[in-house]
Amino acid sequence: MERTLILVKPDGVQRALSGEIITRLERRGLQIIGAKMLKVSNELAHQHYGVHKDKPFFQGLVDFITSSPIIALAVEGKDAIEAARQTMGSTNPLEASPGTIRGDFGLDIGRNLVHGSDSQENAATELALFFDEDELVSYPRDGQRWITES
Ligand code: IDP
Ligand code: MG
Repeated sequence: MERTLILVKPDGVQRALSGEIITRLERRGLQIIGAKMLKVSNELAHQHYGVHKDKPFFQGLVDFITSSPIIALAVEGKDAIEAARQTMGSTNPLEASPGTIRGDFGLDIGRNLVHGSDSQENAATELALFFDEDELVSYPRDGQRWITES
């Protein structure tokens, strides 16, 4: 089992797509083990997007993620990192396949609705930024054996 951090970004919350986004992740077979709504501080934005600090779009990214509340989700499942990113679609919604979250609901790379960690290392770091360990609730689901073989 893998864990990953998913954020419903400000555009997803403002456009009332939070439920849709969560539903798609759950239907994929992924399990939510932590959830909170928060307004991202400037400091948290800099920590979360630190890898992009030298990119030309960095300030816009920080301004956007701090502009309105988000929903942070800790998500667990088999190959959760890759599965969530497939369900999200490519970074640029114009290149994202129809059937993905970004491909179905987005038009602009700066308004792509959702964040998902891109590696096990980044998932661990990002989960720790948004959740304390005791805020993550691991629990068995009766239907899990109908989703994964092991
Ligand atoms: P990801 O969200 O698919 O992992 P990253 O390359 O990690 O994509 O970029 C982080 C976020 O920065 C993207 O989700 C997108 O909102 C924004 N971003 C990435 N590239 C650009 C760009 O060229 N212009 C504007 N915003 C960008
Ligand atoms: Mg990324």
